[in-house]
Amino acid sequence: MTNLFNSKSTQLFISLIFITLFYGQSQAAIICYVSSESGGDGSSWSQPMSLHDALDDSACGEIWVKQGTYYPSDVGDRSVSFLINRNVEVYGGFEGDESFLAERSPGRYPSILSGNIGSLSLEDDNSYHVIYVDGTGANGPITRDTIIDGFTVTAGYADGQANPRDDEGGGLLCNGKGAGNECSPTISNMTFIHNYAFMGGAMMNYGYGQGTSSPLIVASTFAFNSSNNNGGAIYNHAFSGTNQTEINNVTFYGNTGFIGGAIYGHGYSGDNSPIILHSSFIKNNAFHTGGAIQHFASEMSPSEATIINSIFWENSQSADGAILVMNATATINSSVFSDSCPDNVTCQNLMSGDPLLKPLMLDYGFTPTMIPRMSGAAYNAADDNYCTYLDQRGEVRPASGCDIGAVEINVLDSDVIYKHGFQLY
Ligand SMILES: [Ca+2]
Ligand SMILES: [Ca+2]
Repeated sequence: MTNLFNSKSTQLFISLIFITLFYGQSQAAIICYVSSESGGDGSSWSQPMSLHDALDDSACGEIWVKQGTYYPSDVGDRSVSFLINRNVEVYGGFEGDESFLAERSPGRYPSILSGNIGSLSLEDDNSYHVIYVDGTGANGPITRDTIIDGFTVTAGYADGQANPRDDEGGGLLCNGKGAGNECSPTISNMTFIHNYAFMGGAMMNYGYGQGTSSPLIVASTFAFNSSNNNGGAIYNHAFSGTNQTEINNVTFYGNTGFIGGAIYGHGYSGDNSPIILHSSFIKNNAFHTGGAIQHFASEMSPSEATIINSIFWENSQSADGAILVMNATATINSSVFSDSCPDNVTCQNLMSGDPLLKPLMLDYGFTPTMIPRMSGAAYNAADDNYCTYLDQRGEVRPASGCDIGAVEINVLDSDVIYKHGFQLY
């Protein structure tokens, strides 16, 4: 137990370094510029190329995408996605005249990747997957060097029957299937909203069959995604494979599934060991079990979920409350969790008080968040050994006295609800 926890601590530490790096200026790479008025060579904002062309062009080390709405297919082909099959950095949220990455503002200038092709009023003719990240091809594994950052992903509708995985990952399908293959990108500053799939409404992380899929998901929001089966927002799939997805400073709000309202993890004969840090699970609902999270493996697998400094509030209370762990283990440490400690879970320092969250809204930062109040249970209550450097909004957390959940309360965050932002949802 001690060794395992130390290794998790090391992973967390590595992630923190990584976050620090990519919030800074990125390394020199050939930047390709994209806008919906494409037709240029992508060499500048005045010569923008299309997003498909930029993703296809291996010379594009970084892709900067101007505000606007981008559809995977212009001709209603549901099987076409924005395909990422090499290590590349893709950034959205530009007004369209920036010279530096730090100048962009995805909250103000959203770059929207929408699967709502075909009829605007129909969803069952939408793209199966808005984004398809393929780590099984000739360009080799997709590692965390691949960065997808600053987009809103919406209206994916994965209900296909003809091909495998046409019904998985409506917003993003991450394919690391098979020995030697991997799909483990960095997903940061992203908003996944109103995506649907039979499994993994917003995202399927597929490490099936000796493959690996262990994305780093940071500073992002998953809201109102849904699944008719497992994983309203995210399905971490490690059947005979590996899935060590890291989720930190992420808000899950109003996602619904049959099993696992926000996240379903499947580690049967494999290793499904997610690390969930400084995240907020609010009003997610499962119709069967696991209102926020269902974590499932087999007795012979090492699957362990680690949850630290996180908020669970008003998730579905049907059957098994917020978290159900079956044939696997989990640790919940220093979190707002109003249920009693679930079976197969080691609980430490749980708080049952109300975090007194404000509505989901775009305040400071790139993605919608729910800010706790100083008078609530989350304030200054986190385990200081695991304070991340930044919160979901990019605000610096203190080294001690950090707050539970995705948002560090700023001294400027008064209890006036709409002082800085506006309510979106
Ligand atoms: Ca449509
Ligand atoms: Ca604090």
